[in-house]
Parts: sequence; C-alpha cells; structure tokens
Amino acid sequence: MKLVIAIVQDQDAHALQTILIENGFGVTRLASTGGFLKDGNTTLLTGVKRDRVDEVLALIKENCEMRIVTRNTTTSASWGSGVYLPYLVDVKVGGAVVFVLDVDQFEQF
Ligand code: 2BA
Repeated sequence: MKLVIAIVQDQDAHALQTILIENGFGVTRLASTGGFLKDGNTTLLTGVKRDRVDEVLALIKENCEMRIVTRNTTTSASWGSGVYLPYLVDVKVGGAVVFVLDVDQFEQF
C-alpha cells in the first residue's frame, strides 16, 4: 500500500477531492499553509493499493492547474540605506506537489 500526499491549491481541491471519491479512493483533506508564500493551500491524503497509484497521479495531474501569483515586495535602494522600493514579483504555483510514501501497515478499527 502507498500513501499519496498531494499539496494542491485551494481552487482545485474540491474538484480533485470529488473526482477521487467518485473513482473509489478514500481521501482526507487537511487545511495547510505554504511556507514560502504563506497562502492557504490544501493537503489531500489518499491511501491506495500499489497498482492504483498511477490512476491517482493522473487524476491529480488532470485536475490541478499551474497559476501565476503576483506579490508586492520591496528591495533596498542602491543609493541609500534604509530606503525600500516596492516592486511586483510573479511566482508560479502548482499544479500540485506530490509525495508517494510506502505504508508499512494499514489498519481500520
Ligand atoms: P509555498 O511554500 O507557499 O510555495 C509557493 C510557490 O513559491 C512554489 O510553488 C514555488 O514556485 C515558489 N517557491 C517556494 N519556495 C521558494 C523559494 N525558496 N524561492 C523561490 N520560489 C519559491 P510550488 O512548488 O508549486 O509549491 C506549492 C506549495 O507546495 C508550497 O507553497 C508548499 O506548501 C508545498 N511544497 C512545495 N514543495 C514542497 C516540499 N519540498 N516539501 C513540502 N511542501 C512543499
């Protein structure tokens, strides 16, 4: 058995969760936060038999979009200390960041 951990954008989470369930996969949804942008995102946990991992990965790939997020940031001015200039920076986010882990044991009590 494998555990698929998928970190996805909130905008894609509902559709992905729905399609995983429709295809017979169990899903746990966790609210998470990206360390770099500090935006909310969603982490989906799916426990799956080895031979169905590729199906899960294909559904994640199909349902998660890459998006550009624009952020306001600052840089220090070259001509004087203590002077900061605002500028916009584009950051690519997603489609999805996925980890596939071996599961030693799975129990349901
Ligand atoms: P964040 O950490 O908020 O990162 C959002 C996006 O910012 C990333 O998109 C990446 O394009 C960019 N980014 C992240 N760290 C950066 C850095 N040090 N310098 C420049 N740009 C940087 P994704 O790679 O698609 O990641 C989306 C979210 O997935 C991340 O949100 C984080 O929550 C998670 N994630 C990504 N890589 C991870 C990893 N190795 N381990 C755990 N979580 C990860």
